[in-house]
Amino acid sequence: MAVASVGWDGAGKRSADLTYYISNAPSSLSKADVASAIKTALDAWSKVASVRFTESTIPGLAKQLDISFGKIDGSGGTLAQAYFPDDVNPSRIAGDVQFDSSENWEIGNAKGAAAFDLVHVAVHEIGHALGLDHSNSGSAVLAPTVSPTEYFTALDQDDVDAILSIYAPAGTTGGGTLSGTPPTKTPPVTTTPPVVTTPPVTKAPTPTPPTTPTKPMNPNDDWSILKYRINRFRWSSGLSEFYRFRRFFG
Ligand SMILES: [Ca+2]
Ligand SMILES: [Ca+2]
Ligand SMILES: [Zn+2]
Repeated sequence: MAVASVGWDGAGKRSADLTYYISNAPSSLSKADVASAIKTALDAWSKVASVRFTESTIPGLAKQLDISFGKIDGSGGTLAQAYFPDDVNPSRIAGDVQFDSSENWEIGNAKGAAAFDLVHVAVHEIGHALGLDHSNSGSAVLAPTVSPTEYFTALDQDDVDAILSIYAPAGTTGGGTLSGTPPTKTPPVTTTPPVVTTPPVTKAPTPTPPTTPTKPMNPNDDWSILKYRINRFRWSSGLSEFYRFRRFFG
C-alpha cells in the first residue's frame, strides 16, 4: 500500500463528503451501464472508509470527481488516469477520472481479453482520486498493472489498509469535522453589518504544506496524473517483460 495525498479530509483520519459527475459513456457501454459501474466502484470504497459520494448534475464543482471518457492515446498504453485530491492538485482537476474511450470496455469479463472491466479500472482510479498511490502488492486493485481478463470482485486487504490509513472507517467520522459540508436545513444567516469591535477570530493553525517536492504538470510524466497503464503486447510476452513493465511504471 502507498498513499500520495492526505485525502479530502485533510490531515488525520476523518470523513469526506464528495460529489461525482459522469459526463458521457464509451461506444461499447450505455450510459446506464456506466452509471451502474461507477456506483459499484464508489460503493466499494464507501463500504470501507468514511467517504460518501452524491451524484451531481453539474460538471466542474469543487470536491467532485468529474468522470469522463475521451481519447487519451488510442488502444493500448494508457487505460485511464486520475488526479489526486486537492492537497496535491488544483481544485479544478482534483479527483477527476478519465477513461480512454479508445479501449474496449465491458462490465465483468464476458468478453475476456477483448475488453476491460470498467468496474475494476474505476475502483483503481477512484482509489487514486481518493489519494492512494500504486501498491507493490500484486493482488491489490491498486497494483500498477491489469490484464483485460481481470474483473472486480472485492477490494484486497492491501487496498483496505491503504484507504484506512488516510480516512476514518465507514460509519465513523474519526472525531473530526466533516470535510465538505453536507446540505443543511438551517436558514441562511441574515447578513448584518460587520461589528468592527469584534476581536479577530482565532484562526486554525495553518496546515503544514506537504514535504513532497512539487510535481510537474507534464501530462506525459506527471506524478499527480497517475496513469494506469497497460500494454497488451508486453503483458502477453512473458514474465520478464511483466517485471520490466512493472519496474518501469510501478
Ligand atoms: Ca489507451
Ligand atoms: Ca475482460
Ligand atoms: Zn493507477
